[in-house]
Amino acid sequence: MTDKKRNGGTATKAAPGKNGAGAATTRPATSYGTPLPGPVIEPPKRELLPGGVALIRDDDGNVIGPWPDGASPPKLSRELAKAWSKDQLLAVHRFMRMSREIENKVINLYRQGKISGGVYLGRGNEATAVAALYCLESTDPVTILHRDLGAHLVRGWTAREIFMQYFAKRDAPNFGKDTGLHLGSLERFSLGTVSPLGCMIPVTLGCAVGLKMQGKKAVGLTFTGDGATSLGDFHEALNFAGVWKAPFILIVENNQFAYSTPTGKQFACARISDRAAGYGMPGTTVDGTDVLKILNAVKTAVDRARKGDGPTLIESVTMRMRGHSEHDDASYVPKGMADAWAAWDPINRFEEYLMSERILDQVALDRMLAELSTEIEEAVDWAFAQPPNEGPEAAEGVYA
Ligand SMILES: Cc1ncc(C[n+]2csc(CCOP(=O)(O)OP(=O)(O)O)c2C)c(N)n1
Ligand SMILES: [Mg+2]
Repeated sequence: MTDKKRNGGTATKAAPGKNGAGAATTRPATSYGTPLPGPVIEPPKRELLPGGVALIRDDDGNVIGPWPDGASPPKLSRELAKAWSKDQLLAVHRFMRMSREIENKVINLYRQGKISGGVYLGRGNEATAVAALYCLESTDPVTILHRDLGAHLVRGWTAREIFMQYFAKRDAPNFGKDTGLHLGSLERFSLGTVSPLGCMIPVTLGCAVGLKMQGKKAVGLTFTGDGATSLGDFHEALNFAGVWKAPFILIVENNQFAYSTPTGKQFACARISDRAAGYGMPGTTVDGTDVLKILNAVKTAVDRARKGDGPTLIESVTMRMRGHSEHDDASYVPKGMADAWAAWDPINRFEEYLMSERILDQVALDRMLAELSTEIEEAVDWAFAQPPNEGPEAAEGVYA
């Protein structure tokens, strides 16, 4: 038998797909000297930078993480903005700003010793957290990660509730037993989250499938970090979602680090969204510093899920502009990267766009910041004065 016949006559090169995917070469001979049948499909090439961070490209091939040194971000797209009214854009902007301003206050309070426990901030992540929730109905079930303050704000949590949580007060969302943003409320269709990473992906999916079985048109959405994509729950849930054509969206907030582990040491594929094909669903990688791109990607996924066309995997490339938590100085982040990131701050990018389009001006921005400052100061004073959880009640519901 000739080699060609043994190979089933397929020893030809396949056309490369997008992002360099799908290039095929003839399989090498095995140690037995017999070539395996079929071509070898080469995965998309991955580029690694010093420090172990992988270069990430969006669907059009643009480098979006980590952003090139010295490169300035392009203006946000007027075309994408057309899908939203001015009031909607301003509402999204206000949520992003509110998230940032609350976190600025949290940093101060933590340094003053008024907040105990870990403080995990979402600076750099606001566009993803806010835009994702903004595309949903308030009755769509969600679970929201530890850095997604902006998402909680869109779901209706108030500054008072957030600070009660940080101060571990009796009437805080978690009754003073946890100071992290593991917030949940069934009235808000926000299922809460737990510390073990990845666990809430199948839970949110199950909720979305359950509602579908009840004939409801709900869409389940949850987030995961780049690190948590290495857990079994991520893969099992996506496989299930694909098979069941579930009305489900998973947003990977790829902030390029999982604690001190850079993307290059976390996964071997070029992009996390490439995995979607393996689960029979669309996957996309978007610039998480461009709020219009995230709004567009999530809205497309929501429409698709609501129509019954199934799940979507969205990888939003964000940045963690602080350490893993406030006790971490992030000295492992390669020098210069944080400076390069600063130019791509998602809030600044959006504000520049809104101002250049005359949707926002400096006077209106200053007024809004003053209002937010008053609201936040009032919430801090009020929350700090609330009673702690003490006595036998403090141990209620604690099992370990
Ligand atoms: C199953 C599990 N393993 C380890 C941890 C400890 N841990 C908490 S956060 C974190 C890093 C998570 O990184 P990533 O998923 O990228 O999210 P990010 O913090 O960057 O938003 C780790 C390892 C955990 N909470 N759960
Ligand atoms: Mg991460």
